[in-house]
Amino acid sequence: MKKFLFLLFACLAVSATNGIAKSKKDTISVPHIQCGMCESTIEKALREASYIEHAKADAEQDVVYVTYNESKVKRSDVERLISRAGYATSKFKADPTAQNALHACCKPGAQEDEPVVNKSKKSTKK
Ligand SMILES: [Cu+2]
Repeated sequence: MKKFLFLLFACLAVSATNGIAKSKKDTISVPHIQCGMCESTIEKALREASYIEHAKADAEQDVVYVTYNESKVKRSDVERLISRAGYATSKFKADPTAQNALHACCKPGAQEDEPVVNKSKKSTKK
């Protein structure tokens, strides 16, 4: 019985320690997500990192929804991963080598309905 209590206590202690790892949900704007391949390229690059808990790219919204361990990394580290995968964020340019290696349809401007520059940030007021 004592052993059982000890194990129970040990389990509680471990889960309390894990609780310190803060999960941060964030939405990162990535203007050049053009198709499902772009989505999976970005998601794969992010999921390879141990501190990324969840990654979902959305080509419709041009954003990446990400959950990461805030005690290990900052948002800019996550953006750097996206840049290394060949996609620009608001903070980082796309890594040119990675961008070149993307499938032709995934390169910026490859799809006509997609603006090369994200114009949504520019003011539309008169
Ligand atoms: Cu693509």
